[in-house]
Amino acid sequence: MHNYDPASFHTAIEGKLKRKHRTTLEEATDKEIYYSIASIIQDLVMPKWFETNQEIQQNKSKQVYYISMEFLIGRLIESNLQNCGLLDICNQTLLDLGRRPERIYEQEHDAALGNGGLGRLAACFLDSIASLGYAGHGSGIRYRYGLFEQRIIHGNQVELPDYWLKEEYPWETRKPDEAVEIRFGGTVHEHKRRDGSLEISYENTDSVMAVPYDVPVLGYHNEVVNTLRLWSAELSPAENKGLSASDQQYYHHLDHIHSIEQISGFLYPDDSTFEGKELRLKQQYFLVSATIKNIIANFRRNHDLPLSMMPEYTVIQINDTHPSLAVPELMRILMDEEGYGWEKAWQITTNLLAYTNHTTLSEALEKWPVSMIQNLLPRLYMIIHEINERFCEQIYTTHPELRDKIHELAIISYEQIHMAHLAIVGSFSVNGVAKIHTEILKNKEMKNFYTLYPKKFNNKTNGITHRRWLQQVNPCLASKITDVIGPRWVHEPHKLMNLLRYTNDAPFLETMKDCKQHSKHLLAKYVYEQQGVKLNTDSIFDVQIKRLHEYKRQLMNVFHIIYLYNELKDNPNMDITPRTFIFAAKAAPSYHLAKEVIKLIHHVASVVNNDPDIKDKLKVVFLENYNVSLAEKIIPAAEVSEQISTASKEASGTGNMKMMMNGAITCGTLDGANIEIRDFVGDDNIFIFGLTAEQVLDYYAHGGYDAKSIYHADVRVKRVLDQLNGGVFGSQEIEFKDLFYNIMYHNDPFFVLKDFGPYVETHEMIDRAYRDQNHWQRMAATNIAHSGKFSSDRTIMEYVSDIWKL
Ligand code: 26W
Repeated sequence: MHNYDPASFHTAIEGKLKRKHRTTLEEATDKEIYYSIASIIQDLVMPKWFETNQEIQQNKSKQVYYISMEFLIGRLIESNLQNCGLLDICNQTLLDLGRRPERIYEQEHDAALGNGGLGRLAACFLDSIASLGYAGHGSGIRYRYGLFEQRIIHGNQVELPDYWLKEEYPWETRKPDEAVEIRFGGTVHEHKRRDGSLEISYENTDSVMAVPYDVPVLGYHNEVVNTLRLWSAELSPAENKGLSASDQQYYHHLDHIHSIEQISGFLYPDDSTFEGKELRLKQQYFLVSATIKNIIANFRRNHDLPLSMMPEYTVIQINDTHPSLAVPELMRILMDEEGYGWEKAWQITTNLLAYTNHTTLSEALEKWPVSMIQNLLPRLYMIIHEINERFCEQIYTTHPELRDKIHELAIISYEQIHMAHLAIVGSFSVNGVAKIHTEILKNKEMKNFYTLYPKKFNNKTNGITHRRWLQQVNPCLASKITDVIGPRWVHEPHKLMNLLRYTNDAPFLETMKDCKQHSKHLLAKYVYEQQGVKLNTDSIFDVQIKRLHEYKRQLMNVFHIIYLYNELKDNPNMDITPRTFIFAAKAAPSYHLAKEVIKLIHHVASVVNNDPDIKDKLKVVFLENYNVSLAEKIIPAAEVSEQISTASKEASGTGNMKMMMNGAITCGTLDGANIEIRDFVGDDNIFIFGLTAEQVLDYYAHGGYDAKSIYHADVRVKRVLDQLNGGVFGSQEIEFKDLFYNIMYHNDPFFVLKDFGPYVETHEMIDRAYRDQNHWQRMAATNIAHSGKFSSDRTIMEYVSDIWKL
């Protein structure tokens, strides 16, 4: 994509600094250098971006649109440099200039337009789609505030706004000419035309402009540049009344402008429970309507064909149910604006849409009150109502065996609209994100739908981009891998399997260990700079990094730490492999119990880290403000990857794949993709423990679990819980009573006590296994070798061949 060498790259930076920042290489700030490099990349990207679009137009390639309320892309500078083949040259140039590359790159503010797994998956997918050379685009919202910034004050999480657009975002291009109008509210009028068709008109609607900002998505070394289009809500010119401050209506008008800008104002920070907030519904409709209008406009630009041909050239993947208003919105446009009858419109719609489910947690499933949709989207409500009527009638006539289940299947029931049902009925494909998750959908959560539409359901096990999560974040390991198996694995990640030939190669295992030590030192340095805590880099780095949720059971990890602490206090000379427990996690601002766990981790850390009896044997650190960039620092240094969700709850997990790819050994339950990791690496290269999903679901269905009896029977458990309840960790006795009560009097809904014993024993095995470093490195190499199957390239190839047919 470029023909720079270090000398000409140096000159290019110099030129940018002079022209754009009126400064010199010597005097420029890190930020000015960052902007200069970004600008050089943009200059290279623009023509390729144009050419990619031209090619799609000329070849009439089928395109996929990935609609998602979240794209957790993090920083782009390094991956963009890497993908256009400039990373080494840039690093070298910066070093020659006496600048530290990482200092330059960290000038970029993370684009945190996502909560966690679902948003990061969308980002990995875009990378793989472009790198594999497919025509695929993301469509999302340009939130002015991304996921909150987390600060910890006296052990408590405090949320600060993430105003990531404070400074110019160099990767985006505003496209005002492609703005579209979105309408909310008002009243709908239906007029019958002479030919019997309906004419729909609206009165008193509020209108908003959706203005696109395009971010380029670079393929790896292939000159492909796809688009992530992020929509921003702005005042529609029709509504810009140009009032002056003396007008009576002035403040009312300012209010109105404010309410419009709110639509793309912030990302909702809750991925644990569904809350029927009207603003969130507005965001969803805003995204969906803008995207669909855009897709239709693109189709018209590229083809001289009727819209009924769209499914041959276009497919729309909806990321969870958040964009499922795409079903009625497509119907609306096809019928009201394009004149198709119901049957034809339905055929087009259901051949365009495919839906991915990312959770079975019932509290997270979206259900909107009928009244809210009626008020905000009156025409869409009419259509949803009709879809529901026809759907229920169809079950009644074609599936008599499901007649008594209609109320469970209905899209509208008890004055609520079930978005998952709408998404399933309106799509041609429904997929889960790991084998077990898809099985649970088919046999339990969506069982009746599976009976109705067995062919729609399919599995697509998640993946991660190995370019970012191995090559970029762990250059040391990546280069050692290339030294032994050659560079082909970067294009064909399954080739990492060739590492299996080196699992007994002592020199290779030794270099792997050196890389891990190097990463551990870098992380230790960061921790020291951040919080003045010195880590023992000879200890096991045991990592749990993910959103804070009860089902992910960070609490069980803490209980284990307290248990180890007790053991060491009783017997300070106990023979134990030193451990560093590393946490990072954000809790939804309204999730009380999750915030209590964050506080508990801090209190336990302060007791353990400051107890002279413990010496270097145990350390607990919580790194604040978990985001993509922090994950990139921690993951290369991880040795044990904690994936300990209550079985059946974690749809897939993707952090498990990232750590495995960096040579960490998974300590996990039989949940989500852990099961497939185990199937690949074998029982000897993973630490599995705990209840199975079947057992958990059986307890939920039939009872039979009693947390209190474990409390009374297991002295280790009783001691930990009594300490929790007795003020040992905390400034006052009642500090953690809610956590204590939840276990004791709500019968431990996530089976922390039940799995505690097996978890302790598994950690004893880990302790022993780590002592045989040769054996440990062999396990690590085996994990890396199998991790290629969890590249999102593999996932995307499956979407392409089974669903998208690009
Ligand atoms: C409406 C509130 C809300 C918002 C987001 C509820 C639920 C969500 C997401 C579906 C939660 C999520 O991120 N799910 C995660 O998706 C990952 C990618 O498929 C999986 O790896 C994780 O297991 C799953 O928890």
